[in-house]
Amino acid sequence: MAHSVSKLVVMVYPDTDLEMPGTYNLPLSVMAAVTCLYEDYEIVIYDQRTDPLEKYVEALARHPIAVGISTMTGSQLFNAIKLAKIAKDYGCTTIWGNWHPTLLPEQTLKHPCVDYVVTHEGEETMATLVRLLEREGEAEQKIWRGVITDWSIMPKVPYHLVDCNQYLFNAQYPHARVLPYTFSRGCPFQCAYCATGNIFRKWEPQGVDRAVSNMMELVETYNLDMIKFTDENISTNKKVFGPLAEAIGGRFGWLIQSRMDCLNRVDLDLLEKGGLRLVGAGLESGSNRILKMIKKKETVEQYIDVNKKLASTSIRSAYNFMMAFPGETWDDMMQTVDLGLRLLDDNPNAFLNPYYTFVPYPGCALSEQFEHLLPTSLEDWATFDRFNAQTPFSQKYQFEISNIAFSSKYVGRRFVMKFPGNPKVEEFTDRLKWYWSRRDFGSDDWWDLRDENRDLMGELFGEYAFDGVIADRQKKAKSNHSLMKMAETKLPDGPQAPNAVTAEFKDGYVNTGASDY
Ligand code: B12
Ligand code: SF4
Repeated sequence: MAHSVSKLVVMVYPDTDLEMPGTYNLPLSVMAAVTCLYEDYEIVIYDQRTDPLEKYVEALARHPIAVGISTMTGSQLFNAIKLAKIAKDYGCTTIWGNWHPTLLPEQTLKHPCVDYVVTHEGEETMATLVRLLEREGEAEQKIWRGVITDWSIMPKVPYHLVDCNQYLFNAQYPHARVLPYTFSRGCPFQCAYCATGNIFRKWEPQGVDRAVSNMMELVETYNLDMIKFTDENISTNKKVFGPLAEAIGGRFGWLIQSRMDCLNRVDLDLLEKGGLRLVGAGLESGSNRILKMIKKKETVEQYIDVNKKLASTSIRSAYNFMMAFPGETWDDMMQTVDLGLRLLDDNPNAFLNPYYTFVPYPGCALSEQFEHLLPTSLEDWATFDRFNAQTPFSQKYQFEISNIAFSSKYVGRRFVMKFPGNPKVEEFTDRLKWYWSRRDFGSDDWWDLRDENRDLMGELFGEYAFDGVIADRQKKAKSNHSLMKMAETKLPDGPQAPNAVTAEFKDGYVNTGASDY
């Protein structure tokens, strides 16, 4: 490999195909990955969602030392492969990082467009590898385990490398100026559907004072109203979380993701005074049987209790649920429907994110039993997401699940909140709620309700909106991995879905997921 003559590193954030124009999240992954490089090297960040392709090819033509490609599992991989091919056409060296390469480094490396993989946290290791490539042209070691020696002395994430004004949008607060910040990484819990607890078992926070000073700088530079933490469970340690809230002291609003039980260990009034505006929490199921099976270590009763406490504050909560876990029965799923309704009734500040379907992403305990059925190439992983995975339970109740998924966006108050005072949205929401309260998701009425949804979504979001993203993805991805076979798999805990094995495979596409708007 030829030595590069430039001091240039190109970082690529491929389109996720999930976000609507105008609602893009900051490409924090690639910005963070060059934290230890940007002072000594020229960095070009190519965000496929917002930048013209010319920016990318012009940078490639300048013989960068390396092209860093960031990707999660699923549709983002499509674009990652496409962009990596272009880089290879220009003779560039590619380094892949982020969650998918972290979870499956060897498999990722097999792809002809992948030269190196950096797993886990990229900051220091990406810098080490780039310096080596600059010196030697290539490195014998192809897979590098990302490590951070001391996060407390890590330089600041280079927010200035992108035009942050393009990424200020937040769906919950559409009129506020919001940017993300990472305070802690990792999680000590081990939920069976989540890879984080396996990959980053240890929870590591930044120092409170340093983090607050960094955030204040962002607030002042970009005139922010709020900070959205990317941390998966920021409340893990109450001895850190309480002081963080106090140190912020209401100087800006903030949005977090948290477990309900951890939140309950901290004084909610203190958090409210500190500026906490919204808690996103993964409740996942309204069935204690399923919660046990997925090793959530929380109960429905706790959820109800903490939700009531939240109702006495001004803090909003957004709850996430999943359907179609392996072994889930219709009754389990209906308990999840009932819990959603109950939480909304108990708390006027609560809303529901769209109900999703379980997808056995790599690295989580629940996927281990399906390992032999999971994709083995990057191309196949690119088709692997909740819009395409046909798991036994979701097959059996395809029609019902997709009805719950789309209507949850209305019933869960998401659209009423986004389009306040819109009479059509209010009327449709009330009507759908009636079906929810009767647990009716399979009657023929739903064909008309689907049409109404399509029309209304078109009105609310324009041409692009209704299933635009999903339909687009469907064209690209012909799901050919045989997840149906999962029905034959014995579950580690709990029975299989009744008749799942014999569930008739309905050909053709039915959207079992829900778009994220
Ligand atoms: C914000 C977010 C999103 C945003 C993405 C925004 C964006 N522009 O990045 C949106 C809403 C689009 C999203 C979508 C999804 N997400 Co998401 N998301 C997150 C979240 C909460 C924060 C990501 C973040 O910004 N972290 C902060 C940055 C700094 O950390 P990082 O991305 O990990 O980057 C570090 C390393 O990975 C590495 N690195 C990253 N890129 C690169 C590149 C190179 C070259 C190198 C060397 C290193 C490197 O270095 C960085 C610094 O250490 C994470 C959870 C988390 N806390 O990380 C989940 C998470 C990444 N998402 C996840 C999932 C499952 C999804 C969805 C599939 C869910 C869904 N809704 O269907 C989709 C996938 C979309 C797709 N397939 O394209 C999983 C990933 C699982 C996986 N196998 O990929 C996570 C880990 C949550 C979880 N525990 O399940 N997500
Ligand atoms: S779901 Fe949340 S609490 Fe459970 S392991 Fe993942 S990050 Fe931790």
